[in-house]
Amino acid sequence: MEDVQARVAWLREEIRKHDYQYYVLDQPLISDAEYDRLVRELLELERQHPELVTPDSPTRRVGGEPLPGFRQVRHRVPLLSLDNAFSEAEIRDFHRRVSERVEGEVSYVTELKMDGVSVALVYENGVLVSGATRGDGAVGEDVTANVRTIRSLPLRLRQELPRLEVRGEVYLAKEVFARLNQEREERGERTFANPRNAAAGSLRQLDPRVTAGRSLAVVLYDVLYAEGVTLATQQEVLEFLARVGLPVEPHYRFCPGVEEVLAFCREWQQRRHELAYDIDGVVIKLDSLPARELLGSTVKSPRWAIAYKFPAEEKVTRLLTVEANVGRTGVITPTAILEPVTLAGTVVSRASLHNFDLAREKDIRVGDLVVVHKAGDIIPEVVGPLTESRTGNESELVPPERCPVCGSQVVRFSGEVALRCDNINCPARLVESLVFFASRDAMDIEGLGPALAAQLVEKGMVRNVADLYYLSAEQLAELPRMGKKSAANLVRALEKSKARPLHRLLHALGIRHVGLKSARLLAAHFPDIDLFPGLSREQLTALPEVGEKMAESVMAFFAEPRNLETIERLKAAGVNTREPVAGGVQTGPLAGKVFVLTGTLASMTRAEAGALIESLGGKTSSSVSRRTDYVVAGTDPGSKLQVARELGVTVLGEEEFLRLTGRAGS
Ligand code: 9MJ
Repeated sequence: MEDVQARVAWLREEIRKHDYQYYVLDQPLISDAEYDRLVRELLELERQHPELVTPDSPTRRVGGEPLPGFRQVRHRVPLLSLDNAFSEAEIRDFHRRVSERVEGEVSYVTELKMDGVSVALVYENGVLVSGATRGDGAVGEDVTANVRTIRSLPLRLRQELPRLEVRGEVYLAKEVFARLNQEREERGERTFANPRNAAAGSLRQLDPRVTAGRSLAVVLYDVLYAEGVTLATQQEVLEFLARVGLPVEPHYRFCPGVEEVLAFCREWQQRRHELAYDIDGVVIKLDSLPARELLGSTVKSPRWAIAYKFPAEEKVTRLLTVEANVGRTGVITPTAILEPVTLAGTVVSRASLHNFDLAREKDIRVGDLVVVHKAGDIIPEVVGPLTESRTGNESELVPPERCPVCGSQVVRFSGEVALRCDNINCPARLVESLVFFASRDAMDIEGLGPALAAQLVEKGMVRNVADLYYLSAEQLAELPRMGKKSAANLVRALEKSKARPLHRLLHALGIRHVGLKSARLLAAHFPDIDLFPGLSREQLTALPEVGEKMAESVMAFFAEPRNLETIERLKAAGVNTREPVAGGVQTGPLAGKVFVLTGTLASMTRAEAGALIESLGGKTSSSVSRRTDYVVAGTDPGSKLQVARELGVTVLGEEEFLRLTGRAGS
């Protein structure tokens, strides 16, 4: 036991060290795989010895259940906001005001101004205990569970101090912001206007699991309260923060006078686009902390600091035309084609208009002179038209009625801003649909991944998911990097997939809002695909768990003639389109039994064993708990077997499992 304790402590230290190297210093010392091994070992030990789990363990970043709301917290030290300066003259004014009150030479520290959300963090005895938003400066919201998910933020400091309160900025890197927005656009959701809004939205999620998926980052720049530490200058503050393991924005500079401050501002106004994150200015702070005391604050902001805001980068150019583009999920977005213009470091000739509603709201017309900027310093956007310079030759935007790629009727789901092409065979959507169709929870076609799907579409060999079942081994063998053997394997995998139950097929077709669970439910009530085209809204919404959205989407899917054609071709190829009723979900011999599989079975893959269990009414789970009925252990079982024994769960060998499922001897 002592050995385990020591190992756990060692693993935590190692992981903390590598987190710091990777997230804070950006200098990893080990490979991702080696790091993963450390984390997995720690997770395993903590699972076997729950009594050793501590809240500051690096495995405890994401907590459990969503919160009902945020608790309010009063900041011990108010978080003041800064006055702004918009020109060099205003910076000089600030310097003059400071110099009048402070004796001798006045020196500053300049910091890049992160465009994020201000937070206050509290560490007690070196352990992160609280994180709160700035709020109105006096009272903020408790977002501890969410700040814990920020990977660059240590849950334990490198130095144990009785109490430390720090202030910083939570932000999203430009690339993360762009990806997040792209995903939202593809799902037909509203996009965030800039990384700051995205960071604020992510930090204020009631479910920390959502926050964890947003890849937030943080830098600290102020010590609000520190027991047992004396700091005399801002430089010392930043050095101290870095020393205890907290991330600090590295480009800050000591400036002996106002001229150096101005040079720093000019330099970063030019260089801001080199950074991986958005900055909107420079914060200028008096270096001496005793001198700050002397200056004090007004009710609103300190007299010892000012935020220099960069001028917004906007350009005027002409909107030449608007293209409708079809994304991976069928969302159709308008893209402005612009007369090329240099903006924030790059030449811009296209800009997103996000959706047709928004473009219309802004009254953007083809031929307009428009103002463009970059959201989050990265995504070109049309801000709006210069209506006063219109000639009368401009034309209003017309949302397409048909998909520009395949000509299908465009649909719009209620509650969504996006227009969509709902034809699963639209070439723009086809590659992704194929990969999804073949994925494990869907038709589970081994060997059909993105690279192959792209080739099949490019070569015109597959125009819809049904075409997959008409491919011959000879045809496939002619593809680059595809030998005879893999071609034969793929054909075999396709053949095997034909027998999947209806719910897998429904899921595989990628009907919006119909996940695996809903597909099961639908198939249990309507066990033949031929029943679907005739279903009414009432019939669908009569089922528990089927809401308006899902009903609408199912009806739209089965109303599209191209989808019906695909289904006919699937049937003709011999693909099963029924749900097995005998031995169905509620009535099978394994009804209600929960299975966990571990190790390798000789007679079938784990996926096949899972399918077998499900076909007999049982359920599978990936982890062993007291609710598990059986653990099926093959050769080389993992730690699940041990857990099962500890919990007294029945363990079945392969033979026993086959007997239970009626497969023994087969
Ligand atoms: C940002 N946003 O990067 C301050 N800030 O200091 C930096 N904000 C600040 N400092 C005192 N680097 C109040 C706000």
